[in-house]
Amino acid sequence: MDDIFCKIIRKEIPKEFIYESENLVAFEDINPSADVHILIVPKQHIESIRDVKSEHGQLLTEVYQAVNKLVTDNNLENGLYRVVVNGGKAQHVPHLHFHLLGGQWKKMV
Ligand code: DGP
Repeated sequence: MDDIFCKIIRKEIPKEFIYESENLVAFEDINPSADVHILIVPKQHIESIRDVKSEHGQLLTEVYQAVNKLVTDNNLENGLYRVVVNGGKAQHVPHLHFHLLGGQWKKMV
């Protein structure tokens, strides 16, 4: 696939990963909408929520475990965070991704 996140995952575009596992990467959003703005992206190309199948259950559990780790690592346990799920042709990047937004919000994602 040719979307920007697939290129980042394949390391065709250099990017420092905050977190990487067999199935996920996480990195800072290029255009932050909050004090903490991290993207958690499955390596598997799933275009959007509409393409999620029951076989992705373990992957989605891993996503939320990674979110939990990043919440702890960024001292967000006080609850000042939100997770926004995006992906799809009508959005900017057609590759399922999870925005972790913490602290003060500057704008909508
Ligand atoms: P959306 O599909 O609306 O969730 O927007 C995509 C998000 O991905 C947006 O917050 C900006 C971010 N983004 C797009 N391209 C890059 C990139 O090359 N590097 C990084 N770090 N973030 C990107």
